[in-house]
Amino acid sequence: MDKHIMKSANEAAEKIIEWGEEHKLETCFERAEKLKPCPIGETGACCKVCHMGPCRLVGKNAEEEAMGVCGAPLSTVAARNLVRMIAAGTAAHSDHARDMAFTLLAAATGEVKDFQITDVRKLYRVAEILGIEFEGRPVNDVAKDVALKFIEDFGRQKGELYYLKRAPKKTQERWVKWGVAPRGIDREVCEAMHRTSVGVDHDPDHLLLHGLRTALADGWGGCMIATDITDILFGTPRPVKAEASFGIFKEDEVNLVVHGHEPSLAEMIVDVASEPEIIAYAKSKGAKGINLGGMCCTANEVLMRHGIPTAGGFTNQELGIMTGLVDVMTVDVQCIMPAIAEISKKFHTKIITTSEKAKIPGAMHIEYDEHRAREIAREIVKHACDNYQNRKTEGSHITDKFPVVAGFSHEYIEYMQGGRWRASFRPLNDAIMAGRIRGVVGLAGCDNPRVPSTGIHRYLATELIKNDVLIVSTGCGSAACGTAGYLTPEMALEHAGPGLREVCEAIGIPPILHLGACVDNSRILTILSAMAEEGGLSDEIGGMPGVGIAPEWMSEKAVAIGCYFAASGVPVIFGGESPVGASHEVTRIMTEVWWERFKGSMHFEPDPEKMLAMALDYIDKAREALKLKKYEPGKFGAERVLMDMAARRELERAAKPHIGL
Ligand code: NFS
Repeated sequence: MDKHIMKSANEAAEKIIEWGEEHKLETCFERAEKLKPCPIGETGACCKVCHMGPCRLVGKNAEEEAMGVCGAPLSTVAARNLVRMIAAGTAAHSDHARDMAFTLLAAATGEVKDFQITDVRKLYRVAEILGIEFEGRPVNDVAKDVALKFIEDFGRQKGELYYLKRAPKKTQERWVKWGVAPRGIDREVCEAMHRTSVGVDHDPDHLLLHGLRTALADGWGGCMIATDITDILFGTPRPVKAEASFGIFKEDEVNLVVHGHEPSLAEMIVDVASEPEIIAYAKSKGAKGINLGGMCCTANEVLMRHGIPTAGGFTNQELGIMTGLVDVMTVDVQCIMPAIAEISKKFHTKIITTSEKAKIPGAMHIEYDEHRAREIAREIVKHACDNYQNRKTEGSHITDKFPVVAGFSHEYIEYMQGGRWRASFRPLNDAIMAGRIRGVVGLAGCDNPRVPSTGIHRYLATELIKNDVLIVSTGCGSAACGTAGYLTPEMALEHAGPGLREVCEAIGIPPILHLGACVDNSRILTILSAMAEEGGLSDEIGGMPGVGIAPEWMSEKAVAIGCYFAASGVPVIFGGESPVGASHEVTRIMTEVWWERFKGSMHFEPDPEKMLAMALDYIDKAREALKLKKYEPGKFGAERVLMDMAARRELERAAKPHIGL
């Protein structure tokens, strides 16, 4: 492998990295090379929860002998570190969800004028789950009640989160039995910080159980609330066609990138960018029009609702600026490298921070206020238009781009299997039972400069579909697939195993379904619950032939997600070194003990081939336990059936952008 391939597996990204090296521009890839991880902190053996330390619990018999000044053994320290990661991840998703809940409330009460309820059908579905009367009532009254109920989930002190009841009964019973049913989101995060502070909870199993309770507050609370409110306000996604990679930027148009996580301002920017006066403004500056692009999870939000192209995931943010074509990059919260402010100085790009919670020295700050959402969006777009004139010729102008089909919500997946009136998960369950589909893998999480970035996603994506495993992808995992050209129905023809190919052709779907942003991992939870309810597979989430994989994770949010899947009954495999690797005891609890209690587990495995083998093994063992037909490679659809014109037209029709159901 040559030196460059080691940095990114994405060819377009690689070209920009090379160009950057020639021009002495440093990115996360060079920094990752220079800055090796601290081996003590990396494996969870560093304790810095008080100032008697930091204590390094190392040595040949560290597990048995090492302890901090207070006497905390390695297992306590490693468990505490992990629980703190879960708490931070949960806080991030849930704070995003809280903002969405208050936006919904403000839209419902008329306090903000720029947002309305777009998807009434979804609102009613949510109201029904929450036990809110909706028939015959004004839509905004229902929306207000929904928002208020969601807000209760954050500050509740006793009881349970509303959405826990969306899980299969048996799954809920396990949570009650092991005391991990979350009460209120903020309470669990607060208690996690308390328990992990010096001198409180020292039993690793007990600590980790609270970690799971906090993680469940993330999955069935923060993430699910964020997903549902975003659907209510901006529309439940249905498949749309778009494009991915750096070639989405246009030489003769204003390029504005929306980067970060919270969708409200980005939605408004999408809206404003098509206003005739704004387009005229862009033209007055010499541009042919306004071209929006997305980055990270904001990209997924506007991609699946409006077909806005994506420039990719986490490791692409500096590289996007290095194309020299980005006039403005707006950022809000989460996964934003402060390095973008530095690299933007070498180009004409303006970085605009927009959240009251997040500023970057060197960036311009235009604070988002939902009461003036449209006005602020116009101001930002105008900055981009003004800056178009400052564009120079420097930059690694890249033309690579790929078509993508994105936006498979729970609702659409249900709909595509039977239409509006017979929507169900029956065909999917049947295909799994028959062995056409061997199992399902959620391929999610970040891309990471510590490995050839996006490379493990690509490897697993192609190998899994070759093995007839249907993939659902979210977050930067879907960006990794999209920028590789994998999110298309053609991918099924070219790479999927015969059984999976047959199913994809019959329904007209890609073998890798883009489900949205990272908060939309909650869609996987509700899909698994619906599959359990449909019957024929497991009657709980645990025991399904499904696995979650985050091969290149780096964020604390990913850890929270992994743990809520494990606690919900899904075996989870993370790449890279284990953040609890120093403690055999903690590793044992997270694999064997969690498996016994929840039928879920959390493994860390840096070797991609072993990750694949482990995932297939979990799937096959689940099939065996469910007494399903033994999966036989190549048994189905030996003949390659190319799509006929009628099927293609049907697919085109299904892929038209539209909002709501
Ligand atoms: Ni998820 Fe989205 Fe990407 Fe990782 Fe960051 S953008 S919330 S944490 S890097 S997948």
